[in-house]
Amino acid sequence: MSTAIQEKNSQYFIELENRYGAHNYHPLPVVLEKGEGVFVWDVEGKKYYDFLSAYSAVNQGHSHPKIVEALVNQAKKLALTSRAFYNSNLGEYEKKITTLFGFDKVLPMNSGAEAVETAVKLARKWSYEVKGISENDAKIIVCENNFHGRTTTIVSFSNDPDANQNYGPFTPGFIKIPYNDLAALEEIFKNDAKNIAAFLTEPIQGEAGVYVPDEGFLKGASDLCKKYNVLFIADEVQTGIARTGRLIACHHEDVQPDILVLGKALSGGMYPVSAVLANDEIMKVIKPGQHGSTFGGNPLACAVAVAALDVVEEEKLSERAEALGQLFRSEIEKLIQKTSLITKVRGKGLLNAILINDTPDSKTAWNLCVKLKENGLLAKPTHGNIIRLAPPLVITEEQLLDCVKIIEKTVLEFGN
Ligand code: IF1
Repeated sequence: MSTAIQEKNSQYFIELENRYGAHNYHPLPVVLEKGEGVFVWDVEGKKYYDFLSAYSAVNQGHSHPKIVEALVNQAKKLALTSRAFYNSNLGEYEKKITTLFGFDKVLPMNSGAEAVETAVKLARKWSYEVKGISENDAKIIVCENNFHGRTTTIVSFSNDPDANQNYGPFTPGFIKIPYNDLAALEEIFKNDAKNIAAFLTEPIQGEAGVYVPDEGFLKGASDLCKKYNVLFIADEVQTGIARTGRLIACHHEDVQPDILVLGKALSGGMYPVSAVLANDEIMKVIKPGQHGSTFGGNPLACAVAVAALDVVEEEKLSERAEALGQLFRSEIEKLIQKTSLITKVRGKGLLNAILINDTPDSKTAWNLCVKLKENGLLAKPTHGNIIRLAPPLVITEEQLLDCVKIIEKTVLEFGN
């Protein structure tokens, strides 16, 4: 009996994922099969502007030719050796990234969460072996509404029940303070600095809804950390690599963190590459055999990351993000005057978000994203009524203004 040939349309692929994949995401109903620069195409051939950039991993644009070439050429030569042996890519990459970001050393990892975990281990080990905290007494200060990844230790210090419910028992040694609250940070330091290893924060809280702290928060936190001999750890996995209009968001306030965590766009979205950077006094507490990863610092990752960082410099992506971000926010501010649906736009560089005039548990932001999709622009709500808007940094001014038109058309059609 002949069986109908199943057309491999969007529905086909959605049903496959639903049947065979864990349901750990709720994607927008679009099935992508091609990406180039700021554009992606679905399996029906419809073209979209990508305004999520894989959560700021594709700052250099989808399948940037220079990064693809580096990946393909290296893959043909040598992909993985493990760190049991040296390889001819790692040292060159280490020199490039430490010089570019201004640190003595880098510890290469793969995912952002792995890099955050590495930073936590590094800070704790430094606090015992250099600062002199009694073993197992080290505390790390984190901010409420943080997002640093999804490992058991990282979700131990999350206050988002979706992130940590029923994943206990949790890793101890973390204290939460409100984000953007220097007084709370100083209070903790005054009371117990001798037992505090580090302060870990996102320079802008991405997942929480693109919360930009007050001007001076990063500098103030960094100064307090210096005053009380506490390490300042900046998680720039999402805000780094030119996204906010500087190479790293800390540079908006001329802050150099003690430990810098990078990921995502470090590879231009081409390969999982993350990194932890620090100076010798900190990095040297880790001795051979005390930390690592099979794929950390592999030749393929190094070749891709070198190319991705070259693109950031050659195409002046920080400057572009700064200028186009200001243009974007000023255009959305004009739209806000014409509608009651959007109450605020906020962000830095090309990491922005709009607040939808409805309750966080409403479907309004989601429904607006479905309409944006129909009009050729892909974005997704973060928490509840906040929509993150973050295109690849290679977007042109003309394309950005075209996207503003799509957002305006969709919002005004959506009704007030
Ligand atoms: C998901 C969120 C964004 C990050 C910061 C570390 C990591 C991330 C500041 C961990 C990762 C990703 C994870 C991805 C969606 C996305 C995300 F919604 F989860 F929170 F961007 F805001 N530090 N963020 O933003 O890096 O291990 O993922 O490489 O888990 O759904 P990772």
